[in-house]
Amino acid sequence: MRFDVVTLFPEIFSGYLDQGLLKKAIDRSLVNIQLHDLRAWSTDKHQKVDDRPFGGGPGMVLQVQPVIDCVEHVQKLEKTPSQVIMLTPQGKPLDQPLVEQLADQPRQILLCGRYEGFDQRVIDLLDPLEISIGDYILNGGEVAAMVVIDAVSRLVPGVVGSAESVEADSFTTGLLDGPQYTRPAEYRGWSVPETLMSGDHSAIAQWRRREALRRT
Ligand code: 6GU
Repeated sequence: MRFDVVTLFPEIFSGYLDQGLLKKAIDRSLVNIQLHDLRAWSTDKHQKVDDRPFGGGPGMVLQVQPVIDCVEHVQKLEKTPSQVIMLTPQGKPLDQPLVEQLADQPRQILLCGRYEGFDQRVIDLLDPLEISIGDYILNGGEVAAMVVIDAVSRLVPGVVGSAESVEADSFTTGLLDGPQYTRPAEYRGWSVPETLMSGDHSAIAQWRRREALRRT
């Protein structure tokens, strides 16, 4: 699975990608993430990539030229056909079925917006799939892009240790996970439910299913 991320802040991603399951997935070449600094595509002597909106109004708009030049360059880096995704609060809400759809494709180009958004002609020319991660406004699409990468990568075979944990995922089974406990068996008078300590596998399965149903 390949992700090309177009952003004004590539450094935002490094800490996150350098840890945990994603780092392992990258080290094992299961996931390939390439960061592209949009500012490198500015033709302005001050490396500007935004300008004031025509018609007036607050904030700045990302200009069409640097974005299109960058995306066209990125598309040519690989033969694998890519889907262009734009992270924006106006987008389609991200949910597990959409994550599964994205995981079916070999390559995604993720465009992270900042400021008041992209010049509309970026959308007209690239016809991206616009995705939002929820009903609130973020300062930019970078955190949303990380959410997409994280959720989609989990579905790449081999990224998560056991296929079981992906299949048992709350959203995949349609049930939320029940409560989990680990040692110690008692803490400040709070004990682990007897059934979980009983060693009776069918009773444990029954208990877990009942708890999952209750939570859902
Ligand atoms: Cl994808 N971008 C921004 N800027 N805000 C958001 C969002 C994305 N999803 C929810 N809020």
